[in-house]
Amino acid sequence: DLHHQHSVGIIGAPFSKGQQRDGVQRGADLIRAAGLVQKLKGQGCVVKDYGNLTFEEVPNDEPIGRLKSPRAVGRANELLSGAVQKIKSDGNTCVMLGGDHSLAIGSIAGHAASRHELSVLWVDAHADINTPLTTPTGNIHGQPMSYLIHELHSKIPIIPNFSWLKPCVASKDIVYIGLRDVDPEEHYILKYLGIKTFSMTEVDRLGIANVMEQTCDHMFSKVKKPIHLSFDIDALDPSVSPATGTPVAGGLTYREGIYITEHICQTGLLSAVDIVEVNPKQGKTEDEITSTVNTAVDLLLGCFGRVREGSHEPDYKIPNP
Ligand code: HAR
Ligand code: MN
Ligand code: MN
Ligand code: MN
Repeated sequence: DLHHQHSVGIIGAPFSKGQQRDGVQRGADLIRAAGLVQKLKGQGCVVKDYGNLTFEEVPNDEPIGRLKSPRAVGRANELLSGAVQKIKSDGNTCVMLGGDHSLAIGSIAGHAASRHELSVLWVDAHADINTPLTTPTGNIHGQPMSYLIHELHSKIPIIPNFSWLKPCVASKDIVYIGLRDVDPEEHYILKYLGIKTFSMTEVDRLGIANVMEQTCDHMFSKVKKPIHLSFDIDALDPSVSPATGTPVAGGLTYREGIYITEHICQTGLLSAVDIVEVNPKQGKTEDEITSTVNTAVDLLLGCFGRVREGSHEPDYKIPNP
């Protein structure tokens, strides 16, 4: 809430090689340009912007089987993982601005290295749990979860520039919200591992308040682990956030998205957030880009204390005339 001061560390990851559409590498700077830092400070946060990572060109990055740009994705995530560890050791809640969703590999691995055990809340139209052998597209942004889950370790081949990565999340500590475009192989994996999922059907049936109650019940069933919120902007309906690479009809409303962030903030356990897949080149008009970027900012403000009922300083007094 507003009266507990959030320390926020922001890292930008202008990386796009987990998928094939140009533009998503500009998401971080657009979210900053929309006033993220000033707005967070305006609601009482202490903010440190760690700037953008620099990703060097990786030569001879030929596909391996179906996997596209494996060496670049491995290298980028190794760098990101180190940056997230540093931001966490400085005592911040880490905000990772993407970039595409392959960056969750480094963000979650770096977070886990500093905090041992995490809960992961994955808000997305997609499950992003294909393995390198099940992927229909070869795009690593459709696979990050499979690299991170202990129970899938034996299903992941050795990939160059990924040797730094050790699986760090247990299936039981994962919750998905917003699913509506899941490949058959991914559906099998989700069922096989018994992962808790709230597809759009469950959001429709239960309502977002009930979904968040059950999400927290699941995540806090034993000990209260720090939460990693990985928010793909395509979880929201394309009418709200059209400027994204793989929009899917029938998504979360703006209000449902904000409700998720408000509820997670209230737990007091939010330890890292990713906002990914904002792609200005996928917006057809300036308004489509603005609405997508502003929504990303509003989700982050919700993560760090903004509440729609309004708020005030604890010692506020009505001025006397
Ligand atoms: N499931 C498909 C694949 O593996 C599509 C993934 C699509 N994109 C995302 N991920 N934006 O959330 O390639
Ligand atoms: Mn995703
Ligand atoms: Mn997605
Ligand atoms: Mn709760």
